[in-house]
Amino acid sequence: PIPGWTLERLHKGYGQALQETEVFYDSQTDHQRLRVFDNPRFGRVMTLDGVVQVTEADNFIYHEMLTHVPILAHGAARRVLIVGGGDGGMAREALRHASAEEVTMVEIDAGVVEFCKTYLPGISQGAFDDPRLNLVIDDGAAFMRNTQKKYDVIVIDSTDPVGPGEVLFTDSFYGHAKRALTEGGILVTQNGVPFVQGEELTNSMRAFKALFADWGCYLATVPTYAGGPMAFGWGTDGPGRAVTLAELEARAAAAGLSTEYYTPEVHKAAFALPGYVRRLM
Ligand code: AG3
Repeated sequence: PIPGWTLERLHKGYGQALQETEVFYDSQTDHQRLRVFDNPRFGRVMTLDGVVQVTEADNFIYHEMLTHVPILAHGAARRVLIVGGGDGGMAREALRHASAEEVTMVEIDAGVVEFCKTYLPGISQGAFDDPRLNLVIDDGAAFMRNTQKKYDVIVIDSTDPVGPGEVLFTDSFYGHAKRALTEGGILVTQNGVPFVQGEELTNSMRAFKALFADWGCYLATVPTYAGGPMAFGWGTDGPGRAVTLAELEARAAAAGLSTEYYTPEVHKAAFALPGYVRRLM
């Protein structure tokens, strides 16, 4: 151990070290160990069970890519469901779309929401106070199994498939998510970093293939999700993938979206997959 640094060891033989200049919080919630600290490069950082979930500096990449890609591909998403996402970053980005009349967020851990509101307000940026946000503290798997409502876009903003997040990677969960989609609805998921978590992508894609006419993944590199680009699962029976660059540009302009990472070009390019990723699918 290096004094003043924390080591994330999520993968076999490979980890990530982050300097901690100040630790604000370190405690057990009802579900997991939550730690919040400052890092000179990434600003405020939140880890769950020792794995980085969100940082002030690079969360825009992850949150923009898991919201704007499906919402703009859909073109008329009125109801958005987020599973997980307790820090509020995903809700923040979904709520940028005036077309989104209702954003439901189902988070299992009330502690994450509370501590993020206090120590990481820069992530949610007021999303929790937006009247269009419907925050539900519940087990995402149970919610998905029981929901009678349908959604145009469903975003799974989970932890890795170890601990409380594990059920969010099962075939039955994906099946329930599909049932909760409207016609033409789109499911997107946090699917890990394929270079170091290939099995995770393989397993999810096997399930997606059985469920969706159009299934696959798209990529973006998030520095603190170490090991290369992260994969986002994509499943739909609708025409969302075929949206043209021109159409995306028109939709993004109409939505008045101002983004730091997402552009229609990045959107289209993100679906280009290198060979090693394709072979995992
Ligand atoms: N949820 C995704 C965390 C993934 C971390 N995994 C990893 N490094 N492979 C983040 C929640 C942000 N709202």
